[in-house]
Amino acid sequence: MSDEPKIKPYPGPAGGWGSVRSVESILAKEGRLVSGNAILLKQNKPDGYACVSCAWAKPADPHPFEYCENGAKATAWELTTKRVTPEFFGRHTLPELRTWSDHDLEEAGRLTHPMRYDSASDTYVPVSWDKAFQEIGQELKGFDPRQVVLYASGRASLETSYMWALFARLYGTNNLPDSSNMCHETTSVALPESIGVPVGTVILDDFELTDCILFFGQNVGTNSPRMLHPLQEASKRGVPIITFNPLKERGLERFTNPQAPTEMLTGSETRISSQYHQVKIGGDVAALMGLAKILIESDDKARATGGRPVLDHAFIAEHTHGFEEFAQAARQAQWPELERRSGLSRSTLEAAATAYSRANAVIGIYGMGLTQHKAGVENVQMVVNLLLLRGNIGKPGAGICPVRGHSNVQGQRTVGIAEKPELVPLDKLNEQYGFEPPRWRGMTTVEACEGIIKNEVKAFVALGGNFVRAAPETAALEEAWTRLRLSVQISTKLNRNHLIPGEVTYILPCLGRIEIDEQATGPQAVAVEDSTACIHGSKGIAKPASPDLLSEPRIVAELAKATLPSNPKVPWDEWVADYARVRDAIEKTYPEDFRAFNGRMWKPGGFHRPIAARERRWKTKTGKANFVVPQSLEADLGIAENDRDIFKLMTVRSNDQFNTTVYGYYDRFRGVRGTRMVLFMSRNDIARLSLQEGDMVTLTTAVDDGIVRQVNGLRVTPYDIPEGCCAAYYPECNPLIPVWHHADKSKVPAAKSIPIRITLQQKQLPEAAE
Ligand SMILES: Nc1nc2c(c(=O)[nH]1)N[C@H]1C(S)=C(S)[C@@H](COP(=O)(O)OP(=O)(O)OC[C@H]3O[C@@H](n4cnc5c(=O)[nH]c(N)nc54)[C@H](O)[C@@H]3O)O[C@H]1N2
Ligand SMILES: Nc1nc2c(c(=O)[nH]1)N[C@H]1C(S)=C(S)[C@@H](COP(=O)(O)OP(=O)(O)OC[C@H]3O[C@@H](n4cnc5c(=O)[nH]c(N)nc54)[C@H](O)[C@@H]3O)O[C@H]1N2
Ligand SMILES: [Mo]
Repeated sequence: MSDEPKIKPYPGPAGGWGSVRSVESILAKEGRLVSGNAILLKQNKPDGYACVSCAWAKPADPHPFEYCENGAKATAWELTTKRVTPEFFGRHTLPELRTWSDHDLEEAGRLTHPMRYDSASDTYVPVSWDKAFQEIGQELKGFDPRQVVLYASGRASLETSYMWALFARLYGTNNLPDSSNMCHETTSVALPESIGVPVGTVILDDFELTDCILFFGQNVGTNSPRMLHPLQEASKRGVPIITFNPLKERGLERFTNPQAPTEMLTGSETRISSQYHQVKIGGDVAALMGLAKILIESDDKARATGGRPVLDHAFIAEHTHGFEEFAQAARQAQWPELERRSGLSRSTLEAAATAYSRANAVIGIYGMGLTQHKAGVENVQMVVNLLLLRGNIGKPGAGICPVRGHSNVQGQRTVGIAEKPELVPLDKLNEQYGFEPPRWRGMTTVEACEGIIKNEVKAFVALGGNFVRAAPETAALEEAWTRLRLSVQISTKLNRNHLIPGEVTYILPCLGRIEIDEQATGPQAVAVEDSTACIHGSKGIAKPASPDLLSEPRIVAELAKATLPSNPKVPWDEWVADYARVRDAIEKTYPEDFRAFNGRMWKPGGFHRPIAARERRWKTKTGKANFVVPQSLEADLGIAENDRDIFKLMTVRSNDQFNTTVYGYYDRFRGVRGTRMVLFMSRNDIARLSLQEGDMVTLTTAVDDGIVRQVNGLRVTPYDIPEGCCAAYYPECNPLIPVWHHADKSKVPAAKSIPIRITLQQKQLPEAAE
């Protein structure tokens, strides 16, 4: 990092020239200025490749450039001309590499050879693929399958994921946590109870038909920028967009479409949110209950006076269960408590309720701001409750829209990567492959961390990701990792997890999705599922980073063959030779979802798999959509409640990162350049703690379990954020999250509400004061 930190507000919109400059600079940095652009033209096109960044829907009639600033960065990052070769590890031992930043590790380039950790030289040495598979297979045969974790990080294709999950079950384990367990597992627990499906009900077409959008805890301008196009169109049609977010996120304020020449030349901006409510961290349950209270009580009044009903009573009667109990809870909720917990006044909530009640079709959108809390499940269910009040599920232009993270994270669950056996058609697998799959419940991410820390997990095999860095309880996890007998990382780039070896440790480098994947029957394509349950084909078009890379399906097949007794019903080699045969197998296991898979995967816009709730078929225990009464009006009960010196810390992403991948040090929209070590605080809190802008502080987790968790060196940065709340970047602050601090019902780490104390480490340096 060369830049001196510079922190000042960014005046521009999301998109605009700032995004063009940002794309140009990363293409230049990764050596892709010329050829990269030609490749970008194929991004998210019906005949091209699916972007490796976020999971947002890909339209049937794409723009000439169907990519965004951050999609372009992800592409340049994967196709970089830099390489991490065996010689690299000859020059850099692990103790040295451990002093490198996340940015510098990945920036070193693409991994080129399979590598094995050598404890004598304390670095990696090259190894042949054959030897690697043999040794890993031999090791795996020696464990009790319950002691082995097979992690997946949401990017691998449907084909790879299906093979991965099948490998795990043939081996005898359901320990299949994936990144979803740190992310939208909350959704997958909340929605089935409420509406009988684990995924969203909205598709892109609904954005054209909606007349109101509610937007909770998602940073669209950074994390799913292509969604700004449908939002911009909706805003231009006059659709109210009502946002609830503790931070003023630029992408939710205003946008200039970098692909619209007139907008760029005239500098015209579109306002995105029509109302912006800076709810307190964890205050959404209260805010939503306030909205519900207003609607229910005005409906009570209308009915008593013969006025027009506010609620959709026909829908409630025919399609829902539990309305009376919920309505009672809303009527009983008291305004002082609702206002205190949400940090919003009754009158602001009335403005939101009015817009909501005037609309015929409403979409509720949300992200990590709702899922990563202790009561994350209740957060999501409250959004559904609000939608149900006016029949806003299962009609055109309406529905629930969780914004997924990794580009195939939703698809991985669809094809069997799940620790919960009830989510997988095990009988079908038994019939198809002639084996008895394990029926016990496998480990979530949190349980895997606990198992590793307690030394109960002996082996960890990762299909992508950077687990030690993404997971909570960094210090204990890193320390315990060294006691693993086997650690295997299937990866494209070097990251922190590689630097913490177990006894037997491998890096298996793989092709990325943008690269040409040549197998016995020719170049292969794969498929992914987006956030709206649409399935798309994707064909690699770039030359592989190294001739020694193998594809993910091939690596999974070879691991399986080296580990498992042969089973003529599982044709690993045929599958690798022709991925269309894997898709046939997927279709056989999931005939409803994947009907005519090979034929339909190139349909522009993808093919939509059936989502029962979208058709108002409710696959819940009651057979109806359920109103669920939250247990409390606070998503993080017990945190920072009576002690003003305890703050709620949310850990968020900058505009210059993809999860633990740090592209650079410029969070443009928040005006932070040259550093990631900042703590965003309200000016009043800074003054109350007698701190000053630029002071360096230490954060200490304010829990009492005998473990000291600290992060040093954060720069106090005044920001427009409610009092008592503060924000800093993930993954730098993961050491602060206790492993047991997670959503109660989904076990997603509560990364958006960590109780912390702030202490002065060093007064602001004179030269830093500008
Ligand atoms: N460029 C880029 N794209 C990405 C990613 C990336 O890192 N970089 N990551 C991908 C992944 S895996 C995921 S899961 C998604 C993540 O995308 P997001 O869901 O946008 O995740 P975060 O960046 O963590 O931002 C969470 C937002 O929630 C707000 N928030 C925090 N607490 C609360 C709360 O209590 N209530 C409300 N209402 N809001 C709150 C924060 O202010 C912030 O705006 O993006 C995906 N896309
Ligand atoms: N404090 C805090 N913690 C969080 C979050 C938060 O908001 N706050 N968010 C959570 C969320 S939502 C998520 S999804 C997780 C993310 O957790 P992970 O998915 O585990 O982490 P990533 O940073 O996405 O993984 C990056 C690595 O993936 C590898 N990789 C990239 N592309 C490929 C590929 O095509 N194939 C293979 N095999 N490997 C590849 C590269 O080696 C790269 O270093 O983090 C979670 N952790
Ligand atoms: Mo995620």
